Amino acid sequence: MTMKVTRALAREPAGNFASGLTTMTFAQPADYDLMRKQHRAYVEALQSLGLEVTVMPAEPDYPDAHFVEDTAVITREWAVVTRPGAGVRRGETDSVEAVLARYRPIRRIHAPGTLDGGDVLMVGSHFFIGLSERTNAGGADQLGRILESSGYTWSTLRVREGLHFKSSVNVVAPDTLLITQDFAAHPQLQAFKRIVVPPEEAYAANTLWVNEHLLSPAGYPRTLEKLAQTGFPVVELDTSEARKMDGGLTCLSLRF
Ligand code: CIR
Repeated sequence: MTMKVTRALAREPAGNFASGLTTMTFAQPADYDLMRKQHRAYVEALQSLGLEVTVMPAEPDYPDAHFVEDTAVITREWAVVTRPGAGVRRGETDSVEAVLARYRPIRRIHAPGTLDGGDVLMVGSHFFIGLSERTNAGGADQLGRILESSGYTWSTLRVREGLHFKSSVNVVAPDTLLITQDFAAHPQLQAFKRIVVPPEEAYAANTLWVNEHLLSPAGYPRTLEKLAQTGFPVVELDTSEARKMDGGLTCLSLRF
């Protein structure tokens, strides 16, 4: 079961977005004009799937702030504002909370808990929460208790590769995960159908299933071929500049 979503929240990339956090090195530094163009195409893709997209203004004080997914976890009942694991990203949540408060009652993750939305994957009524460099056990536990109070189940998994859990695992069809080899044999994930991305295309695991379509990063032909088995149309989007900053298609919006 998945929610048909009607809204998304995104944020304009800031002119200094290339000074955000990253583990990557590229010959060509991240390019603002290209990032804006790719971001616009992303917003238009969501709009073409029927979503009303609120695009918040850039926040140059927080060059990673367009990766809004990390700042909240939204269920039917709540908007849980996170406490991002990277200290330099914590100030991103205020403006997100102000928007989300229009749509959901707000709950918050409190110190010393840390949690990034990129570590939280909803599959049916279960939430997998990745314990990563950004999300700690305290943050996961706080989120888990909020989820339990609304009847959801949850569990944690250790993230050893990639920045976030959703860098490696995403839902692409009912009970179907697009998954990297690192997670394919994980005991908690065996109940699902798993489409394994080839190692050289690991980045493409960050594919977004939204309203019976898949948004997938352009340039990953083997993954594209495998996604045909879901039966959903795939929209390929160029993510070259977000990728340079460790970001992908799920990171760039909150859908609800
Ligand atoms: C960061 O390191 O926090 C950003 N440069 C990238 C965040 C990507 N977010 C995500 O995968 N949910």
